[in-house]
Formats: sequence, structure tokens, C-alpha cells
Amino acid sequence: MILERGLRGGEIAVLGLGRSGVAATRLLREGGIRVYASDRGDTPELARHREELVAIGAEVDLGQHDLDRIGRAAGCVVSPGIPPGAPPIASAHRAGVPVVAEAALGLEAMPGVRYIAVTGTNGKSTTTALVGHLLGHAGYRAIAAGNIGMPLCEVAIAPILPEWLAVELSSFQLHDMPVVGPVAGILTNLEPDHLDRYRSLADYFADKALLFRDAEAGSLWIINADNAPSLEMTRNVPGRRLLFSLQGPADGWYDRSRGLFLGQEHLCSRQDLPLLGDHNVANALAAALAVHGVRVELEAIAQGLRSFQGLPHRMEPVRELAGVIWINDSKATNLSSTAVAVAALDRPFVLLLGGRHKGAPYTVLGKALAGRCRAVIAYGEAQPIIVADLAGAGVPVERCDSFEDVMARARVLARPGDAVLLSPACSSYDMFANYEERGARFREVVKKW
Ligand code: UMA
Ligand code: ADP
Repeated sequence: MILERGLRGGEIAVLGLGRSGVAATRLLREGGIRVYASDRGDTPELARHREELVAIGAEVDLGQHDLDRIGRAAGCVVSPGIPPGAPPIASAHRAGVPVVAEAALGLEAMPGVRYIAVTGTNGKSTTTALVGHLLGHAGYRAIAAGNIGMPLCEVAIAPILPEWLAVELSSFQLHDMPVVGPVAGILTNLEPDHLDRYRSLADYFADKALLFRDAEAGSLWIINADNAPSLEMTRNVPGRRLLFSLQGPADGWYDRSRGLFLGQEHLCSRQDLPLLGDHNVANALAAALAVHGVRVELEAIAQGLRSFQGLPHRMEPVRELAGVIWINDSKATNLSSTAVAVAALDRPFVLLLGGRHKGAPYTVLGKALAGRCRAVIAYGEAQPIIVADLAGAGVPVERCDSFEDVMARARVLARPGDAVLLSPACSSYDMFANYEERGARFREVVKKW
């Protein structure tokens, strides 16, 4: 509906000029639509984006949003990183300008492309990548896009459209999606997160629930049977609900001795799935159920699972050095993801915990660490909170300041047979540009030793 408004001659305001905003502006300009794009930042990288977008006919402001102009726009496309209460979004709402997520614009521009949507607190990217991989393995032209990194508008302007999309949708994106119509939708799990952006857990879950806003009798939903909030949220959602479980028989389930099953049918053995941790079995079951639901054969799914390489920064073994395995799980940016990473280890470990605090207490890790974790090294803005929350948990907690000190101290503390796990339970923005940079620094330091 934003495209239509633009094509009728109205100016579209694009907010934020990261990957989403740049892709949205390019898509709109390809349709000859007038665009006013703005970003409150003004960095050399943004200046490069401005140059590229001005060259294709967009008007671009850096360092400010012209609120009056946004209020006069025919529609507004927002980047997910801009909070809903931010002045430019508030200005659009006040003036009655429709506001949509970049992902919504991208999907609007590809009406014929079928998609499987994935949301949830943790495991979204891995599950999305698995869905894309399994569809590709089954012979379809498939792309994994959305919050996983490739904006949907970027897919929409490529010369050849895919037959299928695996679309990762964050709660930030779902917040501004007027239509959500996947052929199948996966909810991986619901846990506390993003309490630095949402007023309450209920508000965060309410955005996740928007995955089901257009559910109908023909919909297909893949839901985590081991996660009470997911079951509760989807109890009365129209459509067919398939459940996956690590605890007992379900539509997709795991038998520790025999492997992964879809219903009565054996899918593959645990060894066939080259990913660490039970949480990745859950991700594989969810992806398998979704693609099986759109008629991919069991044998093709099993083969696809065998050849899936995990994503970087998720339980990524970097190097074994003096008997110590160094694991990069930089993408673990909340407590529940760190908890599953810790649970996946079968050896003593030093845990690197810290970064920008996201609001939930670290006390929940206490039990899983006691008796198993050699030491926690706390760093970043969250350091004092981590130290206070884990006092009395029965695990030594040390403080370090620079990331290099964190790494050097971990090297001293770890003994042969241990792991060092970077699974920070925090966002990276206090010390790094993003979680990728944090993980890359970890890798770089370990590799040069
Ligand atoms: N900005 C303004 N005005 C404001 C606030 C911010 O102009 O009031 C600007 C910033 O200066 C910045 C731009 O907005 O230049 C950033 O937009 P963005 O953060 O949305 O960045 P993108 O590069 O567009 O990346 C987004 C997603 N980022 C977020 O949701 C925070 C990426 O997910 C996603 O991969 C990408 O779109 C493509 O779809 C990242 C993420 O961390 C990986 N997601 C969160 C998560 O997984 O937990 C939800
Ligand atoms: P997301 O895109 O939701 O952040 P990822 O697949 O990128 O999910 O994984 C992020 C982190 O979450 C991983 O580093 C891992 O520690 C953890 N994780 C992955 N899958 C799951 C899951 N199914 N349940 C809980 N935690 C998970």
C-alpha cells in the first residue's frame, strides 16, 4: 500500500539509512517514486549512502529528520532500529501518515513470492538459514532474508526474484507490518529480551504475536511445544498448528538415542546434524516441519540437514589451543541464548559475559554455572550488574576492562580440556559496532596467538 501511494505521486519518507533504509530508497526510486530519506546520524558511511542515493534521485538529509516534511509524506518506511516513539515516527503518526517497516515494503513489492516466516526470541537466524538451505537443497531458488541481514527490499530489486523466501522477522519489524501472510510461520520460542526498548515483556510478546495477525483456516504454524508462552500465544490462532519438542513425541521431536523424527518417521540421527547443542536440534526440527509442510520430501530434508554449515558467531568453534577450545557465540545477546550455549558444553569453561545491559537479571544463569564454570569474566557496561547478580552463585567472577584484557585473562584461567565461551548475554553496542565485529575481534585475537 506504500508502493501504491508512492506510484500515485506522493513522496515517501524513509527513516534511517542503514541497510534497510538504503534498500528501501533504491526500491522506491526504481519505481520512479519521490523519496525523502533521512538519518539522525552523520558518519562517513552514511555520507557514502547519501551520495549513492542522491545519484539515483532521492533527497537525503543526514544529522536530522525534517519532521514537518515527514508529516506531509504520503507514507513512511521505517528502519527496525528506530524505536516507535522516536520523533520522526511520532511525527508521521500525529499527521496520520501510514508507517510501515522496510520488510513490509519489500514483501509488498514481491506479491508472487511465497515465503516461510520465522520469528521468536532465539534461534531465528539459524532456523531461517536452515529453511532457506533446505528449500535450496530441494531444488528451489530460495533466499534467506529479513532480520538475518539481507533486507527484503534488496531481494525485491535483484534482477531475478526467488521462488521461495525464508524471512526472519524481528519484533521490531513485525510492529509495523500491516499484512503478514506466510505460507508457513515458525515461532521458535518466547523469552525475555529487548527490555531496553519495550516497557514490558507483554509489549514485546504483543509484537511477536503480530506474526499471526492474518491467520486463517489454511495457515500453517510451527510452534515450540517445550515453551509455555509460545503454546499460550498460539492456542486459539486459526490454522494448523504443528508442534516440535525435545522432550517427547510431537509432530517434530527428538529421541536422544535414535535421533530426529517427524511424527512416526525417522528423519536423521543426531550426528547427521553438524551443529552443537540441543537448541540446534530444536531449530532443525522447526525448519524441517515447515519445509515438509510445503511438500519437501523427508529424504531431501535429511540430506539438506547433513550439509548445513552453521552460521558464524553462533557456537562457532574457532580454534583449539593448548587443549582449550575457543567458541564464538557473539550472537548470544540475551540470557536465554547464553543459557542454551552453556547447556551445550560438555566440559569446564570460562565464560565471557558483558556488553550493553538489556534489562534482565543475570541471576538466572547461577544454577547452570555452579560447579561447571571455571570463571566468569565480566566486562563492558553490564560489568557491575553481572558482578552483583552472580555474587554468591558459587562461581568466581572477575572483572576486565578492555576486550583484549578479557581475552588475555581467559587464556590464563582456562586449563587443558576446558572451553572459553564468548556468549555475552548483552548487546555489543557499548564497545563494538555490532555483534559481528565483537565475534570477529574474538576470532582475530585467538587466531593470532
Ligand atoms: N536512526 C535514525 N533515527 C533514530 C534512530 C536511528 O535515523 O531516531 C538511524 C541510525 O542512525 C542508523 C539507522 O537508523 O543509521 C539504523 O537502522 P537499523 O538499526 O534498523 O539498521 P539496519 O542496518 O537497517 O539493520 C536492520 C536490522 N537492525 C535492527 O533491527 C537493529 C538488522 O538486524 C537487519 O539485519 C537489517 O535491518 C536487514 O533487515 C540486526 C539486529 O540486531 C542484525 N536485529 C535485532 C536482533 O536480531 O536482536 C532485532
Ligand atoms: P536469533 O536470530 O534469534 O538471534 P540465532 O540463530 O542467531 O538466533 O542464534 C543466536 C544465539 O541464540 C545463538 O548464539 C545461540 O546461543 C542461541 N540459540 C540459537 N538457537 C536457539 C534456540 N532454539 N533456543 C535458544 N537459544 C538459541
